[in-house]
This record gives sequence, structure tokens and C-alpha cells, in this order.
Amino acid sequence: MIKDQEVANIIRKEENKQQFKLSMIPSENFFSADVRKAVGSVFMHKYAEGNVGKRYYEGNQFVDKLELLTIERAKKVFSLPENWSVNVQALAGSNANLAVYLTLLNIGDTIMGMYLPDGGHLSHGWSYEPKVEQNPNELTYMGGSRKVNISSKIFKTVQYKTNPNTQLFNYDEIERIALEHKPKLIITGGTAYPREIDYQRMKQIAEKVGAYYLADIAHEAGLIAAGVNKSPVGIADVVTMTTHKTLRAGRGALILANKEMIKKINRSILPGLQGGPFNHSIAGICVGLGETLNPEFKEYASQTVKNAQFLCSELQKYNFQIVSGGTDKHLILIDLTNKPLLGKKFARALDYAGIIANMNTMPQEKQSPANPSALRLGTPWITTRGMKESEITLIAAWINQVMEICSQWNELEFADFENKVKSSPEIATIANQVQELCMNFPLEI
Ligand code: DSN
Repeated sequence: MIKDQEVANIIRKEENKQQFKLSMIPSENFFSADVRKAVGSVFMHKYAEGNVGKRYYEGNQFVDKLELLTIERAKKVFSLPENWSVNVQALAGSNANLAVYLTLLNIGDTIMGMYLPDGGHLSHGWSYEPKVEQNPNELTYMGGSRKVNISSKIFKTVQYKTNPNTQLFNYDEIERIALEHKPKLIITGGTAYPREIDYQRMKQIAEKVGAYYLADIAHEAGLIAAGVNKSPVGIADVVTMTTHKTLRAGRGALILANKEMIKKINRSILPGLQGGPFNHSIAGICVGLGETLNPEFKEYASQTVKNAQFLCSELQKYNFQIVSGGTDKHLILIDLTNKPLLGKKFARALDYAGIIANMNTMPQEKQSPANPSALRLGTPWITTRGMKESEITLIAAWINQVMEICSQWNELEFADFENKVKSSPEIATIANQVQELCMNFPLEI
């Protein structure tokens, strides 16, 4: 253990929390001991600016071997065509997206991504105008003066929303928006769209308006690697992803594209955006990618989706409304507008009960992102623990109990609400039951 007691104590507390609570944030997962060892390895000491065989520092013989192996594994995992390659150096998903923008676009070009409150991502061009009511039937969003992400500061942005009735994409509408605004880049993917995306149709739209098509598969990368969700590889012009969600391969990002484009993307990463790559993170990704090639990973990914779908049907029994009526993936979004508690209070109450989730916006959102109408839940981590349908039944019942117990305090200010939850013996009982369940599915910490 670490000798610095102050840090060691904090780490121990985090370990206990992870061990004894149910982590149900869909963008999180628990990595194997091997992935964690690789991340903690001596590779963290080395500077390796440049690419395989072409570094600006000496002593990179083994970094080269590692990076090459990671690229080869990524090619295999995502079944890349012969003329495609991979950049493994982006430090995070947002950097990976920025590297793509820097490669394909000029400042001031127009990019088109999914509307953030419907489930898009900040790095896909988010900006907003505070306190401006949205017309529910207007499916185009032109952003506002608060250009909170670099992608909206340097590009013109247009965003597509989901259909207000189905909460799904209306591809004809997306095509209409693209034809009207002629973006140079169209982006799909995000953080809370629970359905598979029709990559073929999106590519068709991009081709029709002469745009590049970027598929950001950060959330579903592991499901795609396992063949449980459809892949945009061979369809989109570029694919980006983070490696730590469903892919379960440590923290970092991958960029996939044809070899010519990857050469340019490599230059956008360095010197464009970053200094030396995090070789230790790449080591973790390499081990994690290796693990996805085991047959058990396919089973894992398939069970992750089954668990999420079962969670939807169990929650529906308690009259929880599920955005889009279900899920094709590892995540679900509960529309809480028919319940006494909205996202902020419900997420905090669940945490006291031992279930970690996050508040989230949803299609047709009328509340602020600080207290949105939905709760986002995911199954990647609990499935890694080995939980299946019978555990999901218990979890759904606990989620409902927390809503029922805490409804009586829904009118209280947040701090008073939290105090009531904190001192509730009924919530403490659920937390104990959650802990017991977790002890039956121990994490190898
Ligand atoms: N933070 C990620 C998520 O939770 O979905 C997206 O970047």
C-alpha cells in the first residue's frame, strides 16, 4: 500500500465505495487487475513524442513495440479494412474528436451533431442561450451565445434533435437539416441515446451534402467490438471512441480511419494538440483490447445489453417511464416527469441507498441541467461483477423503494431533502441490502 497515509486513506475509501455500492453510471466500468497493473507500469516514466519508429526522444524501443501491438489489436478488435489504421495516443474522447476536427476542418466551418440535452456530447459543438424556451416541434438547434465548448467557439454549429413523439432520430429530418445547413462534418454518437444509430443512413446523408461523417462510438465501443451492436467501421469516414466505458480497456481513446487520414490525424495529435502520449494508458488499453478478443467478452457484452433491457422492463412495472420505450444498449434513461422527484434529488437519494447513477437531461427537457428531468442508468459495471436478471429484479425494486420513501420530502430544499435521506433508517436498510448483494459479487481490488 502507499506509504503516504493521507492518500492511502482516501484510496481505501474509494475502494470500499466501489466494492460495496452498485456503480450504475453507463460510462463507467471496472477494469481487470491486469489492465490496472499495465496502467501503473514503468511506461509512465517515458516521453515518446512522435509515432512508432519516428520519435523525438531516444530510448523508445519498447514504447514502439507497445504502441504497435496496441494498433494491431485495435485493428483486429474492430475488424478494420486493410487500408485503415489507428491512432492510440489521444488522451481522451474530446481530444480525439478535436484531432479529427483539426484534420478535416478549417476554423469557421460548420459541424452538425446531436443536440446535447437529447443525449449528444459537449465536444460535438455545444453552445446555448440561457432561459430561451425551446419550441418542441423545432428539430433544429442553432446554439446560442454561451459557447461553452471549444468546438462551438471555433466552428459554426447546427444540431439535430430527436423526434418529440418517438424520442428517436427521424433520419429524413436530419437529412433536411443537413441539406439546409451544408455542414462540412456530420457527427453521430453521444452520451444518452439508448438506441442503435443507422450508420448507413447517416453516411448517405453526409454524402448527399458533401460532408465527412464522424461516428463517435465512445459509449457502445465494447458492444460493437463484441458484435452485439452494429459497427460504423467501413461506413463512417472516421470513428472515435473512449476505451473505458463498455470496452473496459482502461482510460484513453482510439481514432480509426484510413491510413492517409490517420497520418494527418497523428500530426493533429502531435504537434497539434498534445505533447507526449500517456504510454502507461496505452499499455492498459493494449491489455484491455486483448481481453476483448476472449470469447467471454462477447458473453459479457451480450449480458450487459440483456441486463439493461431487463432493467427497463422491471422499472416499467413500477410505472417508471423509459425514454424511447427501451434500449438497444447498455444504458437507459428514466423520464421522471410522472414521479415526485426529478433527477438531482433522486440521484442523490439513490447514492445514499448504495446505487450510484447520474441525473441527466432528456428529449423535450424543460428543466435546467442542474436539476434535469431524467436519471441515467447503465449496466456495464454491474455486469462485469457478474450480475444478471435476478439481481436486476432486486435493483429495480430498490430504485422504486427509494422513490417511494423519498417522495414525502420532494418539496424540501435540496439540503433539507438530503438531511432527511441521510438520516432515514429505511434508506439505510436498502444500503445494507445493496452491500450484501455486492459482497456476493466481489470486485478484485
Ligand atoms: N462523461 C461521459 C458520459 O458520462 O457519458 C461522456 O463524456
